[in-house]
Amino acid sequence: MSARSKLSSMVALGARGAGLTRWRVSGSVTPLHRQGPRWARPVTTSSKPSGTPSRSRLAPVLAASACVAVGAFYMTRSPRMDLAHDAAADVRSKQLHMTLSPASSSPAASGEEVDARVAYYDALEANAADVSTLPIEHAVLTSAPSVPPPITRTHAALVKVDLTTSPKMVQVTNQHKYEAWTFNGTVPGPFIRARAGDVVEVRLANRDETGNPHNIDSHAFTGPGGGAALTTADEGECKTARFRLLCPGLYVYHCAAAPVPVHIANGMFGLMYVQPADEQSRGQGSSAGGLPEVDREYYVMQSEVYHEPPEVDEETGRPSGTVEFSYPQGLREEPNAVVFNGRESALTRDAPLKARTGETVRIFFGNAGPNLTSSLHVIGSHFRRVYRDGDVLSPPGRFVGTVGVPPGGATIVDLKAVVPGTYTLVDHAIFRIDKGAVGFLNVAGEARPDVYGSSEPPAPCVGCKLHS
Ligand SMILES: [Cu+2]
Repeated sequence: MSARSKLSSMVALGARGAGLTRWRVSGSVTPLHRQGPRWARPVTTSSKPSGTPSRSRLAPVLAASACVAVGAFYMTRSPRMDLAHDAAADVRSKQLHMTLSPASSSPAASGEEVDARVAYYDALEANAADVSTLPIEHAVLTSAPSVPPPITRTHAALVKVDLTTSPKMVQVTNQHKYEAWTFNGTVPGPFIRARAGDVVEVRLANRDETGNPHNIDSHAFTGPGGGAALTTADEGECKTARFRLLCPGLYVYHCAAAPVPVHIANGMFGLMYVQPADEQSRGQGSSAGGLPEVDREYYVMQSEVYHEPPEVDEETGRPSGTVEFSYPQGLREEPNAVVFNGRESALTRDAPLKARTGETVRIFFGNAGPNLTSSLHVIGSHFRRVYRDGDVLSPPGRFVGTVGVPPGGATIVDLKAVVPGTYTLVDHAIFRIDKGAVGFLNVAGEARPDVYGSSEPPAPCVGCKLHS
């Protein structure tokens, strides 16, 4: 069955997809033993199974919230995380020196300064160099949670971006596989980094053998449809188009082939960061990418998964381990899963974010939706700078706890790793942790009892996936 006919049948059968898939909780949780100072070790907690009834009827529900098996797995990790395999991040760390001096901590201090910077971009539209005179380079594309290195050149370029569309089966939740539709084989698609004034040449090759057309609508592009109509490629086709980047900032891109919600819900989205290029942004430092320098940069996107209940094998009575997209679930805005970086375990088991105490961490965060607004929060930390809505010209917000990011929106947040341990990224619409919206930032380093301490050791709940 082709994807199109499959979609039609799914729409027709949609009413049966009404129920939420509950996370299954199984097994008991191993008591936790930690390295490091005594105060930092959790007490040995009850080994009572997570679903054991206790004082109230709510207990099993609360236990299910707190005690999924994946949480237990991560809680057994030492806060002194092994960063040996994080070579790329270490290289970046050496390249980017932490700077929190007042002179570099705010790229713009007043409305007048912002207006002056905006004038540069207004002029850019009229004064941009002829594309035929631009040097050509190929964009460095990275998969989440990695970010391409900052662009250090001080001139415009013709930046070539090669995108290939194809389906890929992914373990979208701990229970279910799902056939995602992808840019370059990943969800989210590659992080694209360029600079205001650049011309991006997108070459989109559609290798999706299910017959679906695909394209790219980048919120960074200026023109009708954000590039969709110029890049729509049928199966086997390749389309090339050029887009001059007139506006700095962090932007979501996505496929906008019909039906658009389906292409986004199936995984066709990513982030594009257009570094500012005005004189003030250059003053931030040659390796900072137009913003204050940090030690590490990461790429995180939130998205929702809508699927039908798994089909049940008539002979064995067992439900399938693979689920299919549900249009009705999407229409009702009732996702079965809400995930970071395309699948439930992406930022926990597979690729948690890492840092050392004393380092600064920047997260380029996007919300693909398609429906829900994210309330991004990192438990136990603060956003020392927030470039709300991906706006890199206005002064950033300071010491923010939670930031709202709408579907199709993006934000840049800077943290400082002060106390070692595991920090949890969540959508603070907090029931969504039970739909998968959990990620980890593991901070290694020396304890800071002067900042965070007690005469008693910490006592997180058994299997808790939020606190450590
Ligand atoms: Cu598409």
